[in-house]
Amino acid sequence: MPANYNGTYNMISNENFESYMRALGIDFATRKIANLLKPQKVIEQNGDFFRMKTISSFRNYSTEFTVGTEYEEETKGLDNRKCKSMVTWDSDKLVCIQKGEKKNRGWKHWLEEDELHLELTCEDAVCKQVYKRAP
Ligand code: 1AG
Repeated sequence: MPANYNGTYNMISNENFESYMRALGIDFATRKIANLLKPQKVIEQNGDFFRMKTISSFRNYSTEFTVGTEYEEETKGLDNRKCKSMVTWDSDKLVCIQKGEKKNRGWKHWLEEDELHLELTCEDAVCKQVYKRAP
């Protein structure tokens, strides 16, 4: 049985998001706005199938995947690139590798009690975000 990520989570911390966005080539003005956001993650999971929504007052981002199956990801509204993305289980962690123009791009999600953790990587930049399960 895979871990259960179903739920709604609110951001409580966000470290190094600015450098992650810089690595993705996001322009200055967009970075300034994006850095102030406290997004919400809405995760719908059915076994190995995931729908993940990141919701904010500025932009939303939505992606769907099946663990173990490579898919075409278009990071619409973010850096607008195409990646060949693949998510796998590392015990209860979700590990995504986003192959494309940017080296060393990907993310990891894991749960710690009522917190959802996310590490976003691009090139040398690592952003660490924590979300807390919505009451
Ligand atoms: C992700 O998480 C990232 C989801 O795949 C979005 C989070 C951060 C934004 C990423 C790059 C910055 C690019 C542009 C900044 C502009 C707007 C920021 C909007 C932020 C809210 C959408 C992994 C997984 C789901 O949770 O894919």
